[in-house]
Amino acid sequence: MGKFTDEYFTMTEKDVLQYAKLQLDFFDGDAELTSREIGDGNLNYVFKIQDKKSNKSIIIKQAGPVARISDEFKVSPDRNRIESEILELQYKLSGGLVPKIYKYDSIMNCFAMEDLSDYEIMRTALNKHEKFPRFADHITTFLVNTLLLTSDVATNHKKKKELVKDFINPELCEITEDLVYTEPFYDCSRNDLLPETKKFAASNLWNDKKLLLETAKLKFEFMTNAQSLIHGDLHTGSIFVKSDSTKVFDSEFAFYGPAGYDIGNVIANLIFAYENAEAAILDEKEKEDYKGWLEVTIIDIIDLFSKKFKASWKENVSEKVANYEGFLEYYLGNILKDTSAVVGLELARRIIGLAHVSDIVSIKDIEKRTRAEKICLLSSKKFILDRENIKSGVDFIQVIKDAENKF
Ligand code: SR1
Ligand code: MG
Repeated sequence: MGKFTDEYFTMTEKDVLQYAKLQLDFFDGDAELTSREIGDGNLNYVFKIQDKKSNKSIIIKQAGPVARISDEFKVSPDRNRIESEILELQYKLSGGLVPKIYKYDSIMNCFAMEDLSDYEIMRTALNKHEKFPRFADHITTFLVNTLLLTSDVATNHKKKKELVKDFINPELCEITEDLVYTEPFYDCSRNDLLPETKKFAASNLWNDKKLLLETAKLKFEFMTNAQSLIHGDLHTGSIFVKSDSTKVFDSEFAFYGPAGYDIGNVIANLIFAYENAEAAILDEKEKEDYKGWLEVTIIDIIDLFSKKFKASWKENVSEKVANYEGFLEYYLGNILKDTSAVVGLELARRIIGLAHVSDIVSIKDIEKRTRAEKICLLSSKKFILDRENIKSGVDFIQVIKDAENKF
């Protein structure tokens, strides 16, 4: 019988400090621990525990019974198991491109992981217009290894079905089905947008029956295409960076879904950074330089992904029929098509829906912010409707450039 071994409760900073002493075999017996809640996400509580003597530190992440952003979202604390298990799997598959997990606790619905305080959250760094020249290489390795190697083409089919079961994630999938695939495409009361952007969304998106039909098809693709074990929320707030290293975290939305969902999220969130730079950098030379780096990064991510995917296919694909001539091109073509659609969906939902991104909402000049929002929404339509034809890195960036030229 004990405080942390009988029954789940949501922990305070003081509880977590005690938890680290009693339940983790990490700190020395004479450690002088401090505890601080550092989470800024929408769902969970994240604590940093540090020993003042040795400077050793660890992160403890606990899932509450409702989302931090709003009590409206009742989300099972089992997401904490999903996150710790997928991080362990992704650690192996990606060669350490995620934090190391030390312990998962199924009673307290928390896990302990490597402290990455020497890294920055990528969105924060991009908002300060910092560059990460190795990011495209790192993230494409992560994407190819986690997406291809968990799919039916490269995994024993029975093992894959076991994984599908382990990672059934109905509540967090429901959040995505609602917030990404449904609410941004009508005048939903939970949406949150500027009046002028609302007018633009109403006349350009909500009234476009062709677009609505495509979003319906895509929603069903998200719900039914158990292609790969995806991260499920791979925006720049789920990535830690420093100049020579990248770590993906916050994988609680993981489940078996369309591979393009992860790639599309990365690209869309770099586009938000691109539009932040367009609006917030005043010096023209500096703006051109930073947007140039983002442009190369977006192009490289798409093209390197395709290149590494083809190479890994040759090495790892075990399914007989997947080796028939033309199948790789068909399969990769579908992933890129889904990627384009998801870029469009993510662009729309972060502008129109409940959960925004700081890249855009931090733009102080309201005219510039509205312009950035319209560029994102117009591009969103193009990425969704024209997804068959958007395949190369240059195709992706061209959509944004064309939209910028319209406003
Ligand atoms: C209720 S959660 C809102 C958003 O935050 C998460 O990071 C996901 O992106 C989700 O859609
Ligand atoms: Mg998150």
